[in-house]
Amino acid sequence: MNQVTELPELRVRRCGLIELPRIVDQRDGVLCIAEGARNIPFEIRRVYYITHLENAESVRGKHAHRTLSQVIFCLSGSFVLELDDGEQRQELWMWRENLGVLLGPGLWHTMRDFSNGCTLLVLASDYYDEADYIRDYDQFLAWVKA
Ligand code: T46
Repeated sequence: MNQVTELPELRVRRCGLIELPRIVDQRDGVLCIAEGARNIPFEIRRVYYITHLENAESVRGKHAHRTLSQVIFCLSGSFVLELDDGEQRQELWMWRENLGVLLGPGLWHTMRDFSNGCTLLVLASDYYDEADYIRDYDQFLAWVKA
């Protein structure tokens, strides 16, 4: 299969693309490098990953953060990342292990259409804090318009 490697164009605000260096070692695999406050635009305080996504009906996310910044990667398989800044919406097909999407504060994001065995990696600028989440969409719209 021919893989399209052009970077997608982002129409949504408060997000970005981060392409990690990718070192191909022939049959010995591929090495990708993320460094806090270097190619990741914040010091990394938390790393989490999501595995065992066996259900094509699964939906994760459906929230925004008030202050947290994150970069999300698809390490294997693929999924659809939906971004919504309160005005514009955009869907990105995530499948490149070295192409992260920066999720800035005030960005509603949803992950779905996971392929079998899909693995997500997230680098976050801060520790887990439920108070930082906006989980209600109407509250999110009111918050971004305030
Ligand atoms: C995000 C997207 C991309 C913790 O206790 N600590 C943690 O660090 C995380 C990430 C989650 N949790 C608990 C909180 C919930 O009871 O795990 C449960 C599931 O979390 P959540 O519903 O937020 O999971 P996702 O996959 O919808 O969202 C996650 C991140 O939480 C979120 O910050 O932006 O991935």
